[in-house]
Amino acid sequence: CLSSSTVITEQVSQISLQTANVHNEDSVVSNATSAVFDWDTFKFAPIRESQVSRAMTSRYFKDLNEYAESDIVIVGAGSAGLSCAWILARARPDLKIAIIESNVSVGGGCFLGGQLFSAMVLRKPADEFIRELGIEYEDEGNYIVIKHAALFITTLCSKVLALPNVKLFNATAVEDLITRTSPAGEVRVAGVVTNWTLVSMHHEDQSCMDPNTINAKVVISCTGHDGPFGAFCVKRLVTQGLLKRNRMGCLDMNRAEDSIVKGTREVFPGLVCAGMELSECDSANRMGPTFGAMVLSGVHAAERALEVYPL
Ligand code: AHZ
Repeated sequence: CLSSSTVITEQVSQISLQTANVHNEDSVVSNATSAVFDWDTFKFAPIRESQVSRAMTSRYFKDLNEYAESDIVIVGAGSAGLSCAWILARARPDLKIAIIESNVSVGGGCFLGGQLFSAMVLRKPADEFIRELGIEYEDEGNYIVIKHAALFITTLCSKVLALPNVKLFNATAVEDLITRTSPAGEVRVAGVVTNWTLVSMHHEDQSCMDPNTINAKVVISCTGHDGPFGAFCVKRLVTQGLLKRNRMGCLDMNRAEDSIVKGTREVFPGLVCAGMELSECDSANRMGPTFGAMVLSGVHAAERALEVYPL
């Protein structure tokens, strides 16, 4: 009778044997799996637990300190927010861009193509953006199909995170907006108020847990259509009587995608709005599971943000 550890050890040594065979047979694969370990003498380099803690916390708090004054804050790391970040951060490597995402993971509605399906549809001309990212797709004429939505969003996210002027603060919710009022009475969005999402979710049952703040010259809101967290910045301005809310219209793919991309703009001084959040102030139709408009609304938002970025 084999103990479970013997079974696992056997399975692992079979895998390492396969890796070793692959290493000998195929130089391309061997480059990808360059390390072939001797499992008998295998040992990690030593570490003290506090080194791990300090490696994480020192960097996190250095980033918080640095990005407390950001040039641009993008709220929401869904398909629109990350597409915007990809264009913006490369166009202006001199700008510090903070992305605030309330969820632990990025992607918003873009880890699946629609319902619980995997493939993701983008109507042309969004195919240009996908080619730039180097993601394979099937060309179906007027539209393209990527085999899994997660392939798109993880590729995009990894490219964005590799840029030196971008910091993603995930598991962090935007709870409010910072505004400034000029002597002439003009109100302008001047940053965001944040909290760790787990804290934001417990304001009802814990005593006051004050938030943190990030000042920014432009805020780009991409928080999706209405929902528990969605359409956040638009709804906040509406509750203050600063913006008129027009709820999202019913689904019409052809009308919806064009109107979201064309309507992408600074909806309020200092606040550019992109993706499905826009439908909550323009009453644009819902588009359902087709993502070309999210990508190109992100591209358009990057352009609009730079237009209104104070010199
Ligand atoms: O977690 C949210 C998601 O990742 C995040 N978010 C929302 N409120 C936030 C807040 N602070 C920080 N207060 C917040 N983050 O914003 C992200 C929004 O992503 P999304 O995928 O929901 O929106 P999108 O506009 O990028 O893409 C919409 C995708 C849809 S919905 C739809 C339909 O319902 O018909 N069709 C498409 C293509």
